[in-house]
Amino acid sequence: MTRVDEIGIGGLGASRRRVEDARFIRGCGNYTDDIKLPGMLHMEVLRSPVAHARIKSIDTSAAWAIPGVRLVLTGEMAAQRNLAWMPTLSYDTQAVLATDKVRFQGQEVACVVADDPYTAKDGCEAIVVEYEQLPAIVNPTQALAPDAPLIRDDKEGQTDNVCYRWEVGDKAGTDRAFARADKVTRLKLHYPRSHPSPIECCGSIANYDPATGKLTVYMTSQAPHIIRAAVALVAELPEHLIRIVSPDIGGGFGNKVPVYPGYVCSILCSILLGKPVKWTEDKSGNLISTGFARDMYFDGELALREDGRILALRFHADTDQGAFFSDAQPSKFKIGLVHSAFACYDIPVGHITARGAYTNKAPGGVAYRCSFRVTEAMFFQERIIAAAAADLGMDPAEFRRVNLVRDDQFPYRTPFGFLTDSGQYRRCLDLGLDAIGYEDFLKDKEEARLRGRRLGIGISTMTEPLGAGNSREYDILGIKMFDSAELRVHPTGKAILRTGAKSQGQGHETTWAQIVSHELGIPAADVVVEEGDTDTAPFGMGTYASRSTPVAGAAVSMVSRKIRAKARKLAAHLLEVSEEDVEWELGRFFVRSAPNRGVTIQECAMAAYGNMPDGLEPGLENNAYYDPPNLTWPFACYLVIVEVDPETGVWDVLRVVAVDDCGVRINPMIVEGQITGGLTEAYAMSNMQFMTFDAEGNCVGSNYLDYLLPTAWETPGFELHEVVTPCPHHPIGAKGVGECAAVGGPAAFVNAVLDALSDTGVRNIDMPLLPDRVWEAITTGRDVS
Ligand code: PCD
Repeated sequence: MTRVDEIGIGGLGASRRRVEDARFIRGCGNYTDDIKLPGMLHMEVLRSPVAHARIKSIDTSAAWAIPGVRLVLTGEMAAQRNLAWMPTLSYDTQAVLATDKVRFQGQEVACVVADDPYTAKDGCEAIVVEYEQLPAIVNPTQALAPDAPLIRDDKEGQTDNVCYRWEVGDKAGTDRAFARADKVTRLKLHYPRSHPSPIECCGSIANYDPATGKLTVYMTSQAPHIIRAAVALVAELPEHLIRIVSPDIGGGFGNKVPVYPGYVCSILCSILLGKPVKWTEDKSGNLISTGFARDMYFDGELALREDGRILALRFHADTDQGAFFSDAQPSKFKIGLVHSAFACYDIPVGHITARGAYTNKAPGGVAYRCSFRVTEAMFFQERIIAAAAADLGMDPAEFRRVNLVRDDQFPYRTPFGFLTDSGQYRRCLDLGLDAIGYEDFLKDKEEARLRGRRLGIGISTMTEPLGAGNSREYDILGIKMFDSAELRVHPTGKAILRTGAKSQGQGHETTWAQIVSHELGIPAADVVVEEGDTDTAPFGMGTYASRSTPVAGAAVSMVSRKIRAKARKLAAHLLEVSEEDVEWELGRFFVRSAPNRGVTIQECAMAAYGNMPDGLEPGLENNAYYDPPNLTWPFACYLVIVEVDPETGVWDVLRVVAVDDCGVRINPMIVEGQITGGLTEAYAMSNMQFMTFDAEGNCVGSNYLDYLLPTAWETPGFELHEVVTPCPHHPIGAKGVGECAAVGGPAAFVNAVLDALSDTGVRNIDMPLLPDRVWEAITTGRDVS
């Protein structure tokens, strides 16, 4: 009997080629905008040109007069259906179409439906809106000033611009520890606004069928089941008559988690017209109005002992949430998982306060490639860790080694209540230092300095909380953050697997089949994976926060094991022995006392339909809902070497070394792709992506000439290494990984540039580290914010 070769059938650990790429690289993907329904009309959105204004009047008559225009929808008309406002995923409300005021530049004011998209656009241009401009508030300092004008006067009881306050930790204990400190390091910094900018913009096609009462919406959603629940609640439609389909998605990166007004308008227009209505957002609409991330101001301190131990930490974070608090958030954690900061360090006590501010900017705070605001948290962590090492005159690698949680400390409870459960932090750090040749580099750096060259090295180490999350703590709008999988094995042993997650490019069609292979020995090529259709997929919370592998991936294992349990009964029947005498090896059951007598999983599948024992239900299918016991805690160490040109402030990346421990890797090639993508985004954030707002609230840099997306041309090469510490509670030992490099990466680049400037007294340059900022820091010797 030849054993099934797991790698050969594309099981766990196989760098199997991505099956979805066969259609993606041929241009045969099926994206929302590719879908054309009979009789379909097109919708375009009119956006506000100003950031803050009272709407005095809206005249739509000229738009209605354009031939081909079918509907001009205003906030007033939406209000008649009780749809001018909608609840957000964070228990706030957001205007669908503005009625009273506009509160950010780019806000949706009206929309036009026409026979084709061009006529719809003409219709928008023909609408005349009279605005009475109001002063704009463009940062938390202005927003929280005592005399600041009230932005959300639509909200009853809202008397200031505070969106939320949040606090965690032990204030008194932290104060005591600070009083005992030999040294205190303080750092203030701003993580600027950034935008996920997926290649595909948002869009939807709503198709309300008046005959059946069924509403089908094809749309770019990372979480179709949440959308179905939200539509049922907001539009008061029966949930079983709503079908949300997320077809192929051209990148999500958090941009496609929120519910945007465009989606809601297309639904309302389709209901009003009884026809399919397509909305495809254009690039600038996507860039100025959707999915902004970060925009967080940190001010914090570390209490240090002379020997390098960190005694305590505290920080305050002010976030610029924009006009509406609309990003998805586990409801318990208003500012996401910011309190996972410093989780990889053994720090006994800490205290965090946070405040969200409403401003006249597009809604922000989206978890762009991060598990609910941990990118900001880890950036601050790794920047102040570098500053503290410098203050102590200690080598930054050694400072980390002294403070990282030791392997024998797991499970480790952080001062903010998280339980990290596994890792080999020092081993990752040492592997990284070795790979980059740390000791030699330090010598090279000194020598180079003598010849006028400025080299610098930056380190960033972090553990990220991935896989939200267990039902005790994690819910969105009250729905717990479990996930699910359904597996049907057909008579010939081929199978279809569906999950509640939704790939946007990550490769789920490839990797989920590998988990089935690992559990059942069915070749991965024999398993088709389908996600994103709420009429067929089991209920799940979708894909973001690198939660799919930890949660839906675990459900795939669990459902496969249920199938295996039933197949064992079938095997016993076929082998004419009792179930207890049946042993399993990959792909095959055999008689314990006679290993040559066996049946394959495929033979069991056939028996499930044609030869089942008396009393056993026919068929071979099942589902599993998985409530994860804990988050998964991958660890990463990123090292960057740069050279800064002191004459121009231009910096070049000479080397990037990454050591990632995401537990067991399902598909090593895909994992490397994820890390490469994350580092590319980290590089872009640190170095070139600049988006800001002027005093009137105009979004400066709202185009791809100013807001640069990294290309293969300027992106440096990455040297990737791995350590594998299996997750103790995940059925196959895997941890999430999709976001890690984007989360931990930026600090490594910034730390490297600041290391090259270490003799200038400059402690901080806010991102992006554009050449003029670096040059200013060098020439003035002062921080640049
Ligand atoms: N894996 C493996 N192994 C391990 C882990 C993992 O293999 N250990 C793989 C999986 O299976 C898949 C991937 O890898 O396939 C990933 O995973 P994860 O980590 O679990 O994650 P997910 O959930 O799936 O996803 C999500 C993420 C996110 S979150 C983001 S941003 C981004 C990333 O993902 N996005 C994206 N990546 C990506 N990619 C692509 N291509 N695209 C996209 O869009 Mo957020 O929160 O949403 O912001």
